[in-house]
Formats: sequence, C-alpha cells, structure tokens
Amino acid sequence: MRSIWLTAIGVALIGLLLPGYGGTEELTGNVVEGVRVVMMEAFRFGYRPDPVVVEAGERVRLLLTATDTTHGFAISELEIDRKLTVGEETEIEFTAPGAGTYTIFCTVYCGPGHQGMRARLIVR
Ligand SMILES: [Cu+2]
Repeated sequence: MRSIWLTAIGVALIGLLLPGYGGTEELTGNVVEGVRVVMMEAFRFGYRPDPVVVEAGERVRLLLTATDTTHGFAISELEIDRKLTVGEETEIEFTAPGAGTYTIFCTVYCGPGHQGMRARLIVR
C-alpha cells in the first residue's frame, strides 16, 4: 500500500515539473528538403499540435486542415492571416523569426469559443 502512495506522489511530482521544461520541447514535424513540414488541424476551438516548435531561421511549411467549420490562422508578428476552408489543405510557408513564443489565433468567427481559439508557435 505504501509503495502505491509513493508511486502516486512520484507521478504527481513529475506532472508538476514537466511543464517547467519549456526550453527542451521536441521540434514539431519533419524536415523535408530543408523545409520543416508540419501537418496541422484547426477545430472548434483550437489547433493541433499545440505548441508548434521550430528553430529560429529555418523555413517552415504548415499544411493546415479545418476539420469542422471555416477557421482562420493568424500570427500577427509574421503578418500571416489566412482562411481555412473545410476539405481544403492550406499551405502556409514562412521563415521562423527570432526565438520566442508567438500566438496563433483564429480570425474567422467559428462559435462561442472563438475568442479563445489559440495555439503557440515556439521558436527556439
Ligand atoms: Cu474561430
């Protein structure tokens, strides 16, 4: 019984500590011919994967699909603002800016959770 509690406490501690390792997150997607390609989904009310982690200065190509209704995909700092239509893949390519965390957000009203439809682009 005691070991079960110790295991539970151990798991809880790991859970608390993991979010602190922000700088060691794995890079997202795969590099194909020098471009980091990331498949992404937009849905009510978020994006998958979240966060998207890339390296500063690399070329990034996001292949986006809206799975339920029309959504937007915007990153202010990169002057990206695109509309995602269901059933169509939207390709967004850019050069990753300097290290930092950038907010991805929806610019097409998609329901009551629209204001909170966000994800993070982490450049490291
Ligand atoms: Cu939206």
